[in-house]
Parts: sequence; C-alpha cells; structure tokens
Amino acid sequence: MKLFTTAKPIALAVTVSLMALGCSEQPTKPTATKQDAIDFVAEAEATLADLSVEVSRAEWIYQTYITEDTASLAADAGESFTATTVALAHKAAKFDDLELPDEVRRKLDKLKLALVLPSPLDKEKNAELAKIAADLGGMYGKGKYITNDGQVLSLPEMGQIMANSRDADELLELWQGWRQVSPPMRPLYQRQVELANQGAQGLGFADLGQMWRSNYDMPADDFSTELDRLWGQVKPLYDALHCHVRAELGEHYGTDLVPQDQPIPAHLLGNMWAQSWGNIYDLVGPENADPGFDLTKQLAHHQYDERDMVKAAEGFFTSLGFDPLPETFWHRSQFIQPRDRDVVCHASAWDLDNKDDIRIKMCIQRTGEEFAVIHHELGHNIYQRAYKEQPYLFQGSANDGFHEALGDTVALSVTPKYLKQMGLIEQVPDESADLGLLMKMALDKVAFIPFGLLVDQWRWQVFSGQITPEQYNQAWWQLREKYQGVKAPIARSEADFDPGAKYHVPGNTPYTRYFLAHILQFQLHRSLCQTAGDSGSIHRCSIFGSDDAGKVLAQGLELGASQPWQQTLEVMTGSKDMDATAILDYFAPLKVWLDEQNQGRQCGW
Ligand code: X8Z
Ligand code: ZN
Repeated sequence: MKLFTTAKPIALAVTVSLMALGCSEQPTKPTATKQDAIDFVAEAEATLADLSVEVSRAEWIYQTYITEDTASLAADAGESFTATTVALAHKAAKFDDLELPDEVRRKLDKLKLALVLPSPLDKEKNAELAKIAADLGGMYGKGKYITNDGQVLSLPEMGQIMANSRDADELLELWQGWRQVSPPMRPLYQRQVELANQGAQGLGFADLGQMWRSNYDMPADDFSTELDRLWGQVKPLYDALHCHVRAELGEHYGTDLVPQDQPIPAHLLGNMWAQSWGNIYDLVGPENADPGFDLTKQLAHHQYDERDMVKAAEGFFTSLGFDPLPETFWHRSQFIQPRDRDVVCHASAWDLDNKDDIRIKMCIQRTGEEFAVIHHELGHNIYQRAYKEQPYLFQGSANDGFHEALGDTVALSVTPKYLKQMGLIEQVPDESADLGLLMKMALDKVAFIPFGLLVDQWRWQVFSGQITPEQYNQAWWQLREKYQGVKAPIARSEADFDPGAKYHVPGNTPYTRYFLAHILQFQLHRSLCQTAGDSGSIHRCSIFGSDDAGKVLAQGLELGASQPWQQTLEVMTGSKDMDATAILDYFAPLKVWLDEQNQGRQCGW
C-alpha cells in the first residue's frame, strides 16, 4: 500500500513551479500551472484512498460494536480524514482560475464536495465535530425503549410491532417511546450545524445546504427547481393515494382518531416514521384483488433464513451477468442482530478497501419488506464494485440518487412471475390481482416520495438559518404536514427533537438521494424492460435473466462519477432528464381506481 507524506510535497510542488516563473521587482501572486493541478490531484487521490480505508475500518468496527472505545477510534479516524480532505479542498482553490482538462476540473470539484460534514480549518473544531458526529450515531444506534409493561425493545423490534399492530394505543406508545431517543441529541446537533456551516463557508459555499445541493452537475438553485418539478409530476398520484388511505383508516379507527379533513396521524401508517405504508395493505387494499400470497409467509414456508434471503438477491444480480459476491462478503457482513452488544441496525452497504472487500450490515428480519431492503443494499455493493477501476475521486455514482436506485430498480423486477420461477410461490396470481399488487407497491413507493423530499427541506432550512434551533421541532412538523399530509399523533414541543429519531439526521446522511431514487428506479425499470424486450405492462415486467438489460446497467455503473449524471442517464435510458412519467405509467391502472374510490370523498388536508 502506497504511503504519501501528504500535504507537504503537494505544497512544495506548487511553490517550485511558481518560483520558476521568475517575476522581477513587483512580487505578484504566484500562479499554479496545469501540471501542478494534475500532480496535486494525483497525490490527493492517493492520500485519500489510503485514509478512506482506515476510516471505513474504524467506522465498521464502531457500528458493529458500539462502545466508548470504538466511538473514540471512529472519531479519531474521522477527524484525520476530514482534516486532510478539508486541507486538500482548500488547496484546490489555487487552481480555480486555471483552464484545465475536464477530467482534472471535475476531480477538483469532487474534492471540494467530498465531505458531507466539512469542518473549519481549525484543529480543535475539527476534533469537536468528529466527536459530535460519532456520538450522535452512537446515541441512535444504542436507542432502546422500555415499554409500560417492562419489555426492552430494540428499534427493529419496535418496527415489527408498528408494522403489524392495529391497536392505536400500543402504536402510540411505541411512536412516542422511540422519540425519547432524540431530545439529548438536540444541543449536539445544533453545534454540529454551526461547525459544519463554518466548514462549508470556508470552502466558498453560502452554507452546508448549498454545498449539498451543489453536487448535481447543475447550479444549486436549478437543482431545487428540478426537485419541485419532479414532485409536481407525482403529487396528484400521491394526493389520490392519501385520500383513499385516510378514508380507509377512518373506517377502521373511526373518524375521531382520523378526521377526514386533516393530516393522517403518523402512528397509524405501519411504519415508525410513516415513510412507507405497505404494512397497512390489509386495511386499505382493494377488495377482490388480493394477490393471494404474502411474501413474508412464503419465506417462512420455504424456510428461508437471513443468508438464504441474501443468496436469493445475489442470484438476481448474477442473472444479469454480474459476478457473484466475493467469498469475504459472506464472512464479513453482518446479517443478524448480535444479541450481546449494541450495533447500528440501520441497513447499509460498505466498500472497505475501495476494491473487493464489500459487505452489508443489517439486522435482517425475515419479511418481504426486508427482502426488498436486501436487494437495495446489494445494489450498493454491485455499484461499488462496478466503479472500482475508476480513479478515487470518480468512485461514486452518477449522482447519489443513482446509488440508492440500483437495488430498488432490480427489486421492481421481483414480480410474482419471478417469485414463481424462484419456487417461492406456487402460482402467479391472475391479472385481476394486479390492482392489489399495485396498491401494495404504491403504499411502499408513492407514499415515500414526499417524505424523501421533506427531510432535506428541513435540513437545508436549518443549515441556512431559516429554521432556528428554537423552531427545530415545529418546523419539522410543518413540513411533515405540508408535504405528506401527516401529523404528530400527540402534541409536540421544542422539548422534543423528532427529526433526530430518524437515522439519517443523527447519521448525517443526505436524504434527497432517496427522493431521486424513487423517481429514477421507475425510469430505469421502464427503460431496462424495453431493452430486455418486455413489451407488456411495466408493472408486470421482470428483467430477471436479461443479458441485454444487464449490459446496459453495467455500462452505466462502470462510469461511476466520471461524467455528469445527465450523460450517464442517457447511456442507461436514452434520456438526459430525470422524469417521473415512468412512475405515473407504472401506477396508471391504480390511479384510475383511486379516482373512482375517491369520488365524493373530501380529499386534501
Ligand atoms: O436508509 C435507507 C437504506 C440504506 S441506504 C436502507 N433507505 C431510506 C430509509 O430507510 O429511510 C432506503 C429507503 C429510504
Ligand atoms: Zn441505500
């Protein structure tokens, strides 16, 4: 493994060539050359590649074994990685006015945007930020709730109860219980915002939100406009789904609990965050269109354990021509929640050495929902391996929405036809069940879209100061109501910090990527189905076993972040624009049905 003496030779290289310019009496600001920039980028990439391996290892150990010691090691590794990256990003500014080859310019831009939480150029503040980030992650990971009758529940256990219970009191208790995890995060979060904003400003951004929005190969403001456009395309479908779901919940729980002219109480939607609603299918699905199988039950019936579920998902990717996962994946991944220690259960996919040491970390539940999450995570690993030959600064997805979309795109092909091929169900349901299947999918995917949008609407406003710390919680609920039409089931106050009860806030993972992924996955699915030669309706198509679809996918994935995402999207779909018409096509039959059902109902909130 190469070891570079980091910043020093880089600075020297620049200075030497500047002196060679030999300005006489009037010492002018020395200028860097194109070759300096090329050398600088090469060294920066080598340095960061090495450091990133250390940081990943420390983070992996921390997240799979949370203790004070591992927290400290993770914070130390994060601290040095951030310090080095920030120093390099500042140095990159030297080349701002130089005309450079596109590849070098793109790498310099990527370097400036490499950190989610940039620290100021100050040793103490950098250490403080690294510690806060590690602590916040640990607070979430260690979170548990002791029920009124004394049971100690982990988050996955609470998730299972939220999915299956139809007892409003029990749901409320867990909803409220889990949210006790986050009030202690509030002062840390506030300080973290201050520090990371200073870091972003040091790099020339107005605030951290503007920095996050600048990573989409278009001006940050245009990106916001693009999000509004895409949401505008989907909103009528979401509104129709919301109207129907609220009406059915009103039938089940009574209209006192679910008033028909107000947002839906957040504890009744089958999910801790009311972000996807597939678990309440039994309450809202159409009559006479039942798909006739329940994947969770089928997995149990066929005695699939966690590893079998991962193997099956791997099989989908290999059917497209991707290599099997390496042996180390099976030894080093975490599939099952360890009982003897705290871990971060939230699913994630890792690439420890920027080459072949890919892994997932999950606390897999044996459910259909988790089967989809496994495909999602393997999608990350397959993507990581596909771009591993790219230079370090291009080892990433076209934009972060693509990374989140790949596994989901594949999972859209987990159709009944495919499940039958796999031997997981005995019979493909009749076409009359399509409406039921579409409803289940809409509850998972369409319901998610406004949530996918609002998390960063909140964060961006927090970063810009438009939302002050005194308004953190109320602003969160205003956005939840505005976008999702979902409300807190009990009064909340600024003693609460409900955004902190969602993994990605203490975990500092940008969230707009999931909004994009929910648009992109349908767009990719529609186009790959055409490539695979499936001319039937898009919701029945499966690309399983299609070499042609696999080749197109691989072609796009291998490009990594080496070119603007618009060009990669064109390689994969023939279009340069993100477009929500595919999701509308997919759900068109359901939309007709929803509109019929909603006739005479009062919609909106
Ligand atoms: O966090 C995730 C993945 C890991 S990248 C499991 N997702 C978001 C969430 O759970 O909130 C996938 C969908 C949205
Ligand atoms: Zn993901």
